[in-house]
Formats: sequence, C-alpha cells, structure tokens
Amino acid sequence: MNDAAERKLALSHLWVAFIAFILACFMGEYQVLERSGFISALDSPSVYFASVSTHGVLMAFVLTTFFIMGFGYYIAATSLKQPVWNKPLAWGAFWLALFGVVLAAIPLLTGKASVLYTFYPPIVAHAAFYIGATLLVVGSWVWCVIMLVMFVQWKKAKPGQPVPLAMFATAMNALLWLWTSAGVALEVLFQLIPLSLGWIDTVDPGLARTLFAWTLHPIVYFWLIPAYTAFYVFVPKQAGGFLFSDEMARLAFIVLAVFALPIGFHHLYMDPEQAKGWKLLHGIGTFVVALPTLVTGFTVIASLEIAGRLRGGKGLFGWIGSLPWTNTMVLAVILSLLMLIFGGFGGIVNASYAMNAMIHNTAWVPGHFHLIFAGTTVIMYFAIAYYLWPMLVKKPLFSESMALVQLWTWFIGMSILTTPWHVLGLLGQPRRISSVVYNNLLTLSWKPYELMMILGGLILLGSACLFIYNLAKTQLSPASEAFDQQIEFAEPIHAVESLPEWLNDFKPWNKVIAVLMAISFGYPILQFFFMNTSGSSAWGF
Ligand code: HAS
Ligand code: CU
Repeated sequence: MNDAAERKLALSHLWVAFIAFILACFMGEYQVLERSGFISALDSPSVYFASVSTHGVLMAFVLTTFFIMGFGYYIAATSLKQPVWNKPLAWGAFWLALFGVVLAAIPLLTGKASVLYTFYPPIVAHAAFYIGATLLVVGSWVWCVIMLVMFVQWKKAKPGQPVPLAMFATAMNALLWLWTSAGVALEVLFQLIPLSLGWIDTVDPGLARTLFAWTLHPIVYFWLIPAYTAFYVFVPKQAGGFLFSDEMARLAFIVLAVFALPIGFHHLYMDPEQAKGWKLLHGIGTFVVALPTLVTGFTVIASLEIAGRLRGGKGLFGWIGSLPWTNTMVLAVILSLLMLIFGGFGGIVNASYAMNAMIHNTAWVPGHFHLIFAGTTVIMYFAIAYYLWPMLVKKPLFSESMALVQLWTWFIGMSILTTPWHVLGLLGQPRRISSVVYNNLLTLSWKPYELMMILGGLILLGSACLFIYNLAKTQLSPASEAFDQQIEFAEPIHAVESLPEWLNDFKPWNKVIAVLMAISFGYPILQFFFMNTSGSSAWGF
C-alpha cells in the first residue's frame, strides 16, 4: 500500500502535539521557579496562572488529542492494511481542531483564561477559550467516527475474523472518548459559553462539577490507552518475544473503557453536591478500573519474561538483565512500569474515600498525575514517536543513543520532580497556589522540596529538548533510498483464530456503558432540576 498520504496525516498531527508539548515544558520550568519564591523578579500571580493554565491545556488537551488522532490514523491504516477512510474529512478535522487551539490560545496567553485546565466555574474565562476548546473536541469526534467506520467496514469485509488488536484498542478508545467528552460538552455548551457571553447571570457550580467529573476520569484513560496499545502491540516484538495473551489484552481494554466512565465522583469525594452513597458507588467502581491495569502489568511483564528467556535469561530474575535495554521501546516500557508502581499506588490512595481527605486539593494530586501521566504515559508517547518516525519520514532515526539518554533523563527528572511534590502534599501544601502570603515553620519546611523540584524540572526540560531535536534532525536529514522499515505488530504466543463477538466488537459494550452511565449519573444529574439549588455569579476575567 502506498501510504504517503497516511504518513503525512499522522506526521502533521504528531508535530502539532509535540510543538504544544515543548512549549508547555518551558512553562513548567518557569512555574516551579516562580512557585519556589527564590527569584523575586518572577513573582507575579497573574503571569503564573496564565502560564499554568496554558501549560495544563497544552499538555492535557493538545498534546494528547493530536497525538492520539495521529497515532490512531496510522494504526488504523497499517493494522487493517487499508487507507484512512475519507481523508478530506480527516484533514478538515485537523484544521478545525488546530483553529480551535489557536482561538483558545489567544485568551490563555493574554491572561483572559487563567482558569486552569479544569476550568471550574464560577471562575470564568473569555468565551473564545471555551469555543476554541469545543472546536478541538469536535475535531476529535470526527476522528472517532473515522476510526469506528474503518473498524466496521473491515469487519464487514472479513466476517468472523479477529480484528487486529491494535485496531481493537483504538476503536475502544474512540468509543470511550465519545462518551467521555459528552459530559464536558454539556457543561461548556449549556453553562460556560452562555455565562461567558453574558446570556445568563448565574450557574450552578455543583452541576458543572458533576458534569466535569463525568469527563475527568475517563479522559485520563483516553490519554493512557495509546501507551497500553504500545505495551501490547509493539513491546513484545521489540523485546524479541511474544505477547503473552491477546484475549487478556482485549479484556483489559474493554474493562478500562467501560469502567472508566461511571466512576468520576472520586474527584468529588470532598464536594457537597453529591450524597455519600453515590460517592461510595463510584469509589467501588474506581477499584474495579484498577484491575485492567493490574492485568496489563501482569501480561506485559509476562511477555517481557518470555522475551528475556528466549534471549537466554536464566533463573528467577535473570531474564530482566537479558532484555534489550538499549531498544528504545523496551527501555521505555521498563521505565514506564516503574513509574506506574508509585503513580498507581498514589491513585489507589486518592480513590480510597477516607484517605482522599488527607490529600485532596494538596500538592500530592499534581504529584500523582505528573508521575502517571507525564511519566508512565508520555514516556510511551516518546517511544512510539521514536519507533514510528523512521517509517513516517522514511529515514533512520538521527541518534538512537540520544534517544536512550532522553528516556533515562525523563525518568530521572520525573522522579526528582514528583517525589517532593507528593511529600509537599503530605506536608499540607495546597495545589493551585503560586505563593503563600504568610510564613511559619510549616511553609518554611516546604522550601527544600521546592528546590528539588526546580532541578527535576530542569532535567525534564533538557530531556524534552533532546526529544524534539532528535525528531527534527531525523526529518531534516538527507533522504536515503535504501531505507525501508516496516511496522511490526507483536504476535501472541497462542495465535488467535476466532473470538467471541464480545471480544471482537465495541457495539455490545456501548450498550453496557449506556446502562452503567444511566445508573451512576442519571439521578445525580437530574436532582439539580428537582431541587431548588441557587446559582453562583461569575467571577474572573
Ligand atoms: Fe488519577 C486525580 C485515582 C490513574 C491522571 N488522576 C487525577 C488527576 C489526573 C489523573 C490528571 O480516586 C487530577 C485531576 C484534577 O486535576 O483534579 N488515578 C486514580 C486511580 C488510578 C489512576 C485509582 N490517573 C490515573 C492515570 C492518569 C491519571 C492512568 C493519567 C494518565 N486520580 C485518582 C483519584 C483522583 C485522581 C481518586 C482525585 C484526587 C483528588 O482528590 O483530587 C488507577 O488507574 C491506577 C491503577 C494502577 C495501579 C498500579 C499497578 C502497577 C503496575 C506496575 C507493575 C510494575 C512492576 C515493575 C512490578 C494499581 C501494573 C516491573 C519492572 C520490570 C523491570 C519489568
Ligand atoms: Cu479520576
């Protein structure tokens, strides 16, 4: 298949993602410096909040969405071996999403949307911010439709055959994202845009937070699924072995997608607008959704063990040493799993209703999500980029050793950044602050940790620059005719000849999600229309 058009589509998306990423890395380092209070010239809460809002939006919405779309198009084309369906539509979605990003960037950079990436009302941004974000989401919906159409077309053409695992994961993610984004879309369309345009005077922040919670948990799995896709479909082959179980992988993606949705109230444990019974229900669901990650840890490590033993590793742990640590994909997965141990542990602490009281709204929470998102997840985005770039630009990677240094420094930098962040949370430092206007022994005890965070941020910034440099140099290097690397998907150790429909289609799961969502969010949302709740007036920009 001549996939030049697909490669261009994927590359364009990935470049937008990574440009957003590098800009946000510079902001991140400025933020740790500002917050530490060591450089008084930097002391400006308004610049700080404009920066942290832009950083969050770029990392959580722009890097992720564009990366997932670009990766998805390429996975669909290569795993199904067919061109991307309706490319003009895909390009339309790309430009629409990019236009949305630019529109949202204007108020962000001018301090008119310093509402953080969660934009909770009654704090309100300029309408252009919400409209821009909406266009980004609409662009991503088009991507979802293209993925699902390609999935259905392939199945129709090859009845009874197992859909390639990579495409199954991508389609489950598209389904997940359609459901996930509906919550925030309702909030933005019916509350925030009318409020920011002055069409309504008040909103109910309780309803807004409930709708945002609908989105807030599953969105993190929308970001995570590409990383897990690489765990299952690239890692075993790159390590020199086989995937331990294809069926187990499908089951993990299904449970991840289905149970990510009805559990968002673990973000609202400390909020007053929902009753404790509902919170407990969502809390139990949260523990269920940790299971697919445990299954993933098991399956991926088992696959690594197969590879290590095939490469001659002996004894209980000898296989670890015989893994190809100098393969970027293998090194990345090992570092990713290491960060997942503590990142996931932090998530379990957060999810435990009583313990949440200890860490909620403290620095522990950004510590948690930097470790598990910027660490575990984004390190796999790097590995995917290093793997795909040579195929996308048809040139060998500029420097493999630079890529290895980059992955190690990302891991080291992230450990140095997030360990003190967790400690600061336990020492009572609130999240979402730029500085404190009082000093006592407690706030003074935060200082050494803030110093360490500056160092962690610096290492990360250096690492991020190496990443961009390597990709750019690869693309700009002279073309080499002989270079023809093909994408390789891992083979399961036991070939999958046939599958039950529920492991081979997203449609049954769509119905299950609908039922679970009706149970877990139906009454909690409807109650706002029965009860006489009072609205809050907007404040902010
Ligand atoms: Fe989280 C807050 C609970 C996973 C992202 N999370 C956040 C926020 C973000 C985020 C962005 O329940 C902040 C939202 C905001 O701004 O307010 N999270 C969880 C739980 C999990 C979890 C239970 N989170 C993620 C992932 C994210 C992410 C993934 C991004 C990609 N999170 C919460 C809760 C809050 C929260 C509460 C609200 C806190 C509050 O009060 O505001 C689970 O999915 C985690 C499951 C993972 C495990 C780890 C298993 C470990 C394995 C590794 C094995 C490796 C080995 C090493 C043995 C249970 C599988 C092998 C080594 C070799 C060498 C081979
Ligand atoms: Cu969550």
